[in-house]
Amino acid sequence: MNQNLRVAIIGAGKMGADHVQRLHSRIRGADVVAVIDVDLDRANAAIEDIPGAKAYATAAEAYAGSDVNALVIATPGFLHEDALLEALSRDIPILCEKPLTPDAASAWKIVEAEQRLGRKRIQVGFMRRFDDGYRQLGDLIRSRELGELLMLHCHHRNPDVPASFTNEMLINDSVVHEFDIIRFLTGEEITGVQVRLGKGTSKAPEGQHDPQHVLIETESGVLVDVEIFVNAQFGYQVSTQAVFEDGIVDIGVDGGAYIRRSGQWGGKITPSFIERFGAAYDVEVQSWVDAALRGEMQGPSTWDGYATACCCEAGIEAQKSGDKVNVLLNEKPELYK
Ligand code: ISE
Repeated sequence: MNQNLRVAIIGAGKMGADHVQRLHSRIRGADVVAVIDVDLDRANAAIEDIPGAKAYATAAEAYAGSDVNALVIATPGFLHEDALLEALSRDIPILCEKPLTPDAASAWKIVEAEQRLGRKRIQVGFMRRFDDGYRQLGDLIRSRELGELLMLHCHHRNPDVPASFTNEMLINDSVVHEFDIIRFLTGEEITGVQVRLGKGTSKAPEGQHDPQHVLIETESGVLVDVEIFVNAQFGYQVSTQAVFEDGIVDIGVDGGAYIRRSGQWGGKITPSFIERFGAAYDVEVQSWVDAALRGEMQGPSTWDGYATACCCEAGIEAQKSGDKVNVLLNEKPELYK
């Protein structure tokens, strides 16, 4: 008997379509049985080469029409809450792309719903935790081989963004990854955020200030500066320099082959997060499937989704005021300790 997970993917945009292909062609232990998108043509295009998968316009139709027992959510963040609550009521494993929900109050509702269920059912799609470089850095920090971690200098650069990418989205959609990975690397909560707006690029869409400088502090006082630059033109780059008592560590600067050819030396720059984090997404989704088949849930949790939502809210406030804003969290429930 086929014991594979029977997965529905909701949202067939860039990330959703990528997950459909990944689940179909590279992940063991899962079958794509449904793809859901209000744009039915887009849903149909995503399942073109997947026999047995069906396209639906709504999740309700997919639950009624296909034998779904796991859900991947890859719609825009404002649509996550309903999809999460529905899937939790069905007690199925969920992989939810970041952000968990767009604000702390709605994220807390998901924390409460999962607690009522009494077990973890959600993994949040913070893929950086599955990236080789970040994993090695995490191991170094925990080993204390280079002494205490003191500071992190982060660069987060996208070539460009659509005109609909608001000023707030630099925090909610992009820096949310740094909020999560800082918490993951340090094992601490973030206590304060400040945002500085300096000289902006002329390439930013109307109403968006880019780049921004985000200053973050953790419980023990580790200071982090993030350059978020979403119209950097040249390509996609996510890199970190970690400053320890006894050394400096760089990750993510340049990867791949270093080529010398007529009149040139160097390597290739990744065009987007799909290529930069392709391997990390594979590991992320495989570990979600493996855990789900064992009846478990691992990786970034609903609590991580809630805590980063609180950081984002503080970040948006800081963006407006220019002041340092404290991050305040509810008490962490037992389920996530
Ligand atoms: C996008 O949604 C992502 O999640 C990428 O990882 C991030 O680099 C980008 O800035 C976001 O817009």
